[in-house]
Amino acid sequence: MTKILRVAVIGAGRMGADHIQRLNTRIHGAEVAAVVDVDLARAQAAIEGIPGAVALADADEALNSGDVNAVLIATPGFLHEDILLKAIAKDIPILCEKPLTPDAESAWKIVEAEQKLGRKRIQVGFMRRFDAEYAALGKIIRDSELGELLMLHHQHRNPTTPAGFTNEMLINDSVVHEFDAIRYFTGEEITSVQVRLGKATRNAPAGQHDPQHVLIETESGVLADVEIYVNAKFGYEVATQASFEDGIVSIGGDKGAYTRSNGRWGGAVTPGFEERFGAAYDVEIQSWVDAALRDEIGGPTAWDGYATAACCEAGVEAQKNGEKVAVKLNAKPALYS
Ligand code: ISE
Repeated sequence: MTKILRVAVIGAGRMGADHIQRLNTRIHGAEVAAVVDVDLARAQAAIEGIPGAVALADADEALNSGDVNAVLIATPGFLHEDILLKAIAKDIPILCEKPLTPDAESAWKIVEAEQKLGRKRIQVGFMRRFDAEYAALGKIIRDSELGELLMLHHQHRNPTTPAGFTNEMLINDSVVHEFDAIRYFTGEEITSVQVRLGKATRNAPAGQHDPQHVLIETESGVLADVEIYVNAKFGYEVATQASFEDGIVSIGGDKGAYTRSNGRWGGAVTPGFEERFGAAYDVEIQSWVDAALRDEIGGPTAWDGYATAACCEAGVEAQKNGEKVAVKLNAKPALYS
């Protein structure tokens, strides 16, 4: 059994760099062995001060290195498939940032490759499941504390979007989290997605319609809606209100010190997802490492990655036609039940 994970982090951008710091300073049982980025200077900057870590420009070199026994994939989603297939072939623990892959067909290939391997090696980076408030709401639902869950109302607001953030990415990159959260909360698959495009902000870049209203249905008829608003300017907010037979539960929103001074009251707006979900990322990565050391996975599976990819595909079609689009899923393989 592996005693310590020697991790190759592929992609040293915003999320990759964050995970490198996390692995280096806060996570037990794992070390950064290699950082790979097409921009070698960026990889070099990311390993600064990390003893025993090497910077590389080629993922194959990292995967073939005798010093690497696990991989964390933090490149843009369209690059995941190739690295995932190679890492599965190596039979090593994999943490793959969301999305697993950008579409259902390529995600299914990954599910098939893992099935062929015969054991779960991939954990998908849906970190909201590791947020304390998400977990608390999940428990209320599972324990039927307030009767049946009837509806979920999600607000997903980002201050701004990075260059190249397309209209489809509102679904594929952002609402993908709600698709996963709704599946996690309800324990059900999503059956349909509809997208309504109403009045748009002048602050969105050309090509993006922002905000959008996404309507989602699950197998038992739970209705969920998402306000996805990615140029909301004021700050970062990911919040949910759940309506039950016997009560209402709200999670998310700003936290921190509530101050009254000089005739005013208030606190600070959360600036971004690193601040909102920093603790959840730590728990997520520690859960991955602990499980990997037992040859298991400690979070969402490749099936979750595939199912959300299918939801995204329906969502992008729904953005275009305004209709309620059915989510098409292959039968769930025994490996994931
Ligand atoms: C980003 O990639 C994330 O994963 C954030 O959690 C999400 O809020 C944001 O919309 C995405 O672009």
